[in-house]
Amino acid sequence: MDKKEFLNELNGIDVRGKNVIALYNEISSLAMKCAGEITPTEGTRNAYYLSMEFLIGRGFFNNLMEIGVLDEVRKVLAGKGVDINIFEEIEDAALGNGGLGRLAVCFLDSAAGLGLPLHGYGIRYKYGLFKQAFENGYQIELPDDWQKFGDPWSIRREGEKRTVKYADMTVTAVPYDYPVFGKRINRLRLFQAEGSEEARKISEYLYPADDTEEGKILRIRQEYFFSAATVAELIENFVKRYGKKFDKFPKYNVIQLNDTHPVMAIAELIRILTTEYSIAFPAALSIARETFAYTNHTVLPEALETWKEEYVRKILPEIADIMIKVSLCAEKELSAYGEERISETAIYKGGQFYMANLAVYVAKKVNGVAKLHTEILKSKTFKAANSIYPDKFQNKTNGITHRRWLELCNVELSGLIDRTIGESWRSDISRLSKLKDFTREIAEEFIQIKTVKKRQLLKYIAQKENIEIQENFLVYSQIKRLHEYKRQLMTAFAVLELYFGLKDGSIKDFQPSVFIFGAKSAPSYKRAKAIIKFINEIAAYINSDAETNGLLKVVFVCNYNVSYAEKIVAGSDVSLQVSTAGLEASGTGNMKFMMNGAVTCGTMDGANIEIVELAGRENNYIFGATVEEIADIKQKGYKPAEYLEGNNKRAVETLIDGTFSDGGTGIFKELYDCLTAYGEPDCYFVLLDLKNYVQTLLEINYDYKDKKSFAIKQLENAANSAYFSSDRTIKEYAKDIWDL
Ligand code: 26V
Repeated sequence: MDKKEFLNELNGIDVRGKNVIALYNEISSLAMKCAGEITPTEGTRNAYYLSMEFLIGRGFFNNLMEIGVLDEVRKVLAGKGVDINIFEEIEDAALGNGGLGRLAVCFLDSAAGLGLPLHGYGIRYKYGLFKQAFENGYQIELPDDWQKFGDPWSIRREGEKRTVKYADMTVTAVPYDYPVFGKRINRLRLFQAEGSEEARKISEYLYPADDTEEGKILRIRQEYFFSAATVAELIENFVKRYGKKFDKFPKYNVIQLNDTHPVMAIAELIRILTTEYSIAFPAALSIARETFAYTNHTVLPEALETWKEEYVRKILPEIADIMIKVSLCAEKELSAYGEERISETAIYKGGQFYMANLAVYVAKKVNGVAKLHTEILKSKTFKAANSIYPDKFQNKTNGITHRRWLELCNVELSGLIDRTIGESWRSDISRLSKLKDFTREIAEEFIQIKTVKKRQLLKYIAQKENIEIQENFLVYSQIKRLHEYKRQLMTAFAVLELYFGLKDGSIKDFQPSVFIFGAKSAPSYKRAKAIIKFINEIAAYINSDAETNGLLKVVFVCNYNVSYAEKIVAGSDVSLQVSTAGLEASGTGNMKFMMNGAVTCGTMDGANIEIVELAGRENNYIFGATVEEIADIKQKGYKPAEYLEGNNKRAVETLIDGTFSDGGTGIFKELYDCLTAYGEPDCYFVLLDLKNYVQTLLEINYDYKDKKSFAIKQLENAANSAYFSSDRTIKEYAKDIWDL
């Protein structure tokens, strides 16, 4: 069906007596008819993006935009008396936790937009990332039944189901295909586990709790489930098209491993080739080494996956054997490099599998997601491997799709860009750079637009959170997963210091400001949950002070998700990116804010470094210890208590002085202890950077008085953001890794 036929049928829809859900399903299903054939193309090379997470967000508006009918649908519906915004009620598809899952979807969007054959493979979880509620300021988790209104954007492929075998059970993997619209239509294929009750559990939850043996085994089952279903399909298709000349397999297939979660695909490919096609092990391993590429997304040691052999063997004995065999091959190959390097690169050691080491050994290319991150991978995390295979390692700085994160979420700014430099930037984002010549000229108009976006955001917050904020407020936002290394706690202290300064008169001439937080904590992450409670306490305390009410407010938005992010990035002035240097692999929220014209207040970490390199340090606000400085302080011995003084001390001590209540749980005291302890000093260096942080926030606040020059800084960021479109990133993957 083409656009014209679609619009014809749309005109014929009878809206009378239909509720939002019925209309949503009807219009979406109609648009799905535009999808046509969505299989990988024969005769050419295809890339496959294997990911445990795809954080899709809301499909409705985005898909209609990509098909090129969003405006027409808006008009047709309006003609029938229906406001298109009613579909904001439709749930996000949140099949991911954060950056890693959202990046996967941005990549699919860019590849389709550029006409490159990249297909996503993952799991169709029944319940996505939990819905967050606050109960007395504490996070509680509710199941995310995202399909309850239907799932009109997918097609169940009954005829293409296959079985995935474990030692103790057999599971049916049923594919659901989600078209990814763009210049070409690619597909995201998500497998649903069916069969026995036990089988269905495999695709029930995203990240089931894995603090027990049972939980860990379920996680291994999930990883193998979609990896095995994908590999079986690729091999079957290859044999159908090209016969059994498997040395040609890597010519037609390249598999990108999104972190280590799909790494068992390597062992599965070798298993099928050796057992079902009688290929010798060394040849099968060589084929794998030509087929896979691996992206690392974190250097945090606790997030680098290791699996006990015992667990893997229990449900996947052949996979365990193959991983051990690969480990032996690696050891043999590296035998000349000495004990230390062999141990550091070991795939199997001490009864455990080191999944990242397996990925690094087998992958043809390994990449980090920002310049600094890749440097850290090469010099620390995978130092030994890098010394052996220096050509394997590459950097691919992340990006975000400018279609969702600018064209869709900021129609107003997009319009201003069109009026200033023409529309060609939409199809060739590099042209956005032309905006650099006009930042001064369009500053006033930009201020108007920022106010409109702020008004929309603040209205939404008023409805959702019941907190009123005036549109003259300067908006500082920190939205991301809750983790100690991201240092939301440092922002909390900084806000308290500003508050104390306003109260005691030491801060004068302050531009009214609001701090917006949005974050979910992993359900079992006690400290992260304590931080949420602490910030909610601070918000309630500050917001109820009539004396400071016109000057300072704090909001922790509830159930932060992709759709909320779309509003926050467009309506904010300042993007808070304050991770401990060296720990945020890239960050992608930082890019979304930048593209929408916000300044970054951040540390020299992840992609922040590249952001200020491009948009100018003078247009952003950098503070805090660098990677080198942190290493130096660590070496000398960090003594956090030395940094406690004045309002700084007062802010931190609210954790223990009774200002706020943690309901007798002791979680605030625990936070205090781990920040200030001497024995094992806080490895996120919150107190080290706090003073500088507060000064920087004040500097921003001061600069904001000159509205026009501040707007120019913001515009400089937007105008220099083309590099951070995932179109650029995907072109680099296609050229340097996938050879598409
Ligand atoms: C996972 C876990 C799980 C165990 C508890 C601690 C912990 C900490 C971090 C993670 C993150 C896993 C990978 C991830 O999501 N990385 C993010 O990937 C983004 C896309 O490349 C990147 O922008 C973010 O900086 C990075 O944190």
